[in-house]
Amino acid sequence: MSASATVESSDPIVVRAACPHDCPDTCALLVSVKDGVAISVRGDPDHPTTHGKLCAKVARYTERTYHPGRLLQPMKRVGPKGSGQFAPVSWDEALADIAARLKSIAARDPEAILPYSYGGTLGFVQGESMAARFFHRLGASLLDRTICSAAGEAGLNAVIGGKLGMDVEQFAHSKLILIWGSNSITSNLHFWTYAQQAKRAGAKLVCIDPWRNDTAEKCHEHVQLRPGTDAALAYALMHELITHDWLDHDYIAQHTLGFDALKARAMEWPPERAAAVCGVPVEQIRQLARDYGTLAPAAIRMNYGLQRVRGGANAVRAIACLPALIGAWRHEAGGLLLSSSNHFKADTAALERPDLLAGRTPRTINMVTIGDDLLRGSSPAFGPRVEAVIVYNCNPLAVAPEGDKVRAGFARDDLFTVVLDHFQTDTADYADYVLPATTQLEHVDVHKSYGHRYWLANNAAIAPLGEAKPNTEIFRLLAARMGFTDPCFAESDEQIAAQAIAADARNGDIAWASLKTTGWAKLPGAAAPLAHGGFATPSGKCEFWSQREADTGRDPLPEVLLPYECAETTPELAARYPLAMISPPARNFLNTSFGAVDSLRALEGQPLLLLHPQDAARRGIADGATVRVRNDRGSVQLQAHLSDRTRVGQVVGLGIWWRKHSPDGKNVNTLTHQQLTDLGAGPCFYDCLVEVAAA
Ligand SMILES: Nc1nc2c(c(=O)[nH]1)N[C@H]1C(S)=C(S)[C@@H](COP(=O)(O)OP(=O)(O)OC[C@H]3O[C@@H](n4cnc5c(=O)[nH]c(N)nc54)[C@H](O)[C@@H]3O)O[C@H]1N2
Ligand SMILES: Nc1nc2c(c(=O)[nH]1)N[C@H]1C(S)=C(S)[C@@H](COP(=O)(O)OP(=O)(O)OC[C@H]3O[C@@H](n4cnc5c(=O)[nH]c(N)nc54)[C@H](O)[C@@H]3O)O[C@H]1N2
Ligand SMILES: [Mo]
Repeated sequence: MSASATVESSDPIVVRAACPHDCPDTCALLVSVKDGVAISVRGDPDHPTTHGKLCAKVARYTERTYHPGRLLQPMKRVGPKGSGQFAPVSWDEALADIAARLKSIAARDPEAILPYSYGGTLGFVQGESMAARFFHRLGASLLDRTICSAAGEAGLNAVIGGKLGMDVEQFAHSKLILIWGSNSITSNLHFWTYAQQAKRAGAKLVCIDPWRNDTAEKCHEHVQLRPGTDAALAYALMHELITHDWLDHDYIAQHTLGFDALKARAMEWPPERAAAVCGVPVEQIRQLARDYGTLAPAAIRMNYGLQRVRGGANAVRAIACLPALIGAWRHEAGGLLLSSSNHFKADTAALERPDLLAGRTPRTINMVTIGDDLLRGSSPAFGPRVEAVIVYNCNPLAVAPEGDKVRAGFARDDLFTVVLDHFQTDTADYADYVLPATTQLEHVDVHKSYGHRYWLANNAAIAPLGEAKPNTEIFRLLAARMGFTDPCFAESDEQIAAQAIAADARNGDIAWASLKTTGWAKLPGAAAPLAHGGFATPSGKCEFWSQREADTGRDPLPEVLLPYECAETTPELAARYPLAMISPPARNFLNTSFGAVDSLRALEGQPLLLLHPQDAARRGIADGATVRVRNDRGSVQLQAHLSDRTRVGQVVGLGIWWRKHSPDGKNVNTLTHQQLTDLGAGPCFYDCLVEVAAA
């Protein structure tokens, strides 16, 4: 096995790589390369959590890399913003002009420049390494990268002290698995393999989700609750655990804080009350509590779907209390997993060099509110008007909430926009310059995972296509043009990859030099690190009751907060827009990253709206009809798909389609709002009321 593909031969060589996409599975890849061309991408059969299997999307990674739509040259806009009219320019011309524009803005106020990036790649090298150094040195505005997991992270922090949890491989041995706010078959396929093993060994699988997704179809039980009501359900489970004494008193006494207060709160939530709030049968809640209290080891695979609502962080808090009550953490196959990120230790200070700020403290802009923030003028509270945005690893036009405002912001003629990407995305259409980036097959990277416990290496399998360059190289060249001479701007991608893995007990003896040949390596550390307590909270205990929350004036216990938009909190709005819309991912897309791949788009067909037959009948909507979905923020045209997989009063708009691939040039994010979650300042994509009519 060769580490890199610099030699040309007629026999394929195999290069070890890692899937870069924003997904908990972070698969180990084997790329076959023949005569400098990548001919296939397979899952590594030896890597335990990949087990030789890839999702339909990444199995087609070569189709994406060699797609005729790949950007292979720098492009300069020649038509109006949004028109998509661009002409090729040389790197020299593009870099010179971009540097000149940034210099003149920075001379007035560098905070008028904003980096905008997220999860196009989760690699440490092509993510926030050279890019962060560049923006820190410049003194640009900082970006709060909240668009996915911020609420869940805040919820976990409050109770267990971080993004820590079960080893995914242990789910194979669980006796009960609650799949909570996760469509595993779509967005965490390799976890599902372990859930299947557990099922074959007699485990019971329960899916807790507002719609009967592919995963719910295959579980024994589906608790089909209303979106944004999970905290009420969790409290009702606690109520039952306590009244039936299905508790681990010893674990509670030794390793938790605030049980009496939690108990008092839980007593306010008998199953009848939660059943009414959640819209599920009371007997189903009772049975779920009985299962959770009596089947051991009991595991919860929570995922981010449930925290995209106003009360998202508190819902995660409430659920995170459950394993300690029954002592599930004692078992390797018990407890909870939302994210495994904090089992790893990355050296972010070395990668991102915040010291280059040299004492400056730029303002921070929350990426969720980019729509409003691009349209804001200067003010003492906000700071300078945003004059330049550099977008990389992200497609805000399609993924950020209240998309029509995001579009209007990027359409500003006085905004200078640079987009680094593989494709001419919705966002790229609004750029002044589009710079061609390399894909994972063409550059070096190193990855951790948020769903398992392996570090992975990504070796470059092929040379960059056309004139494409890695993000790192683009920022290196821009730094040179800006006159930044700090030595860190001369570091190679290999050097950066080596910096990523911190010298830290959490990483054991894992280091880049060996990782790039082995491809992957598992973290040391016990499968059940919380068996004897040792939570990462200030008290070292599982904090049912949080002093930190109390100190900031919030409820020290998990709170039940219903959505911003629902009949209880906004009855007048609900009268006009009676349908709750959720917009979770479609199986053959990865956010918008595979939107360009025709074969995957063909599998998804067209942008759909799942509508319950009763709701459709009331509105005279037939299956397959074109419908207009609207609220005060805008309207979008979708195709109605009548299905009892959604609840009455709830619609599902699977995402995320490129706006330009949609019939009226908009997508579901036209309808979503920019309000923030209770903690963590995350987005509320699944907290959205709409009305639907035949178009
Ligand atoms: N195929 C595919 N895989 C992906 C992605 C993709 O786009 N496509 N995206 C990747 C990314 S970036 C992420 S963050 C993850 C996302 O994957 P998950 O973390 O699993 O989150 P979602 O897919 O947003 O939602 C999962 C489920 O939560 C449900 N849900 C919505 N609201 C609620 C609620 O209030 N309560 C409960 N209990 N459930 C609710 C949704 O209906 C959905 O079935 O997946 C990653 N994997
Ligand atoms: N309505 C609704 N909206 C959502 C969600 C939802 O469930 N519903 N999910 C939300 C979630 S969980 C997330 S994480 C966000 C995701 O939002 P984003 O992080 O923006 O993810 P993508 O849409 O996949 O866009 C990533 C872009 O990066 C590009 N890219 C990939 N690799 C590289 C690289 O190496 N270099 C460069 N320069 N570019 C690269 C890809 O081609 C793609 O255009 O969307 C959020 N938006
Ligand atoms: Mo995400």
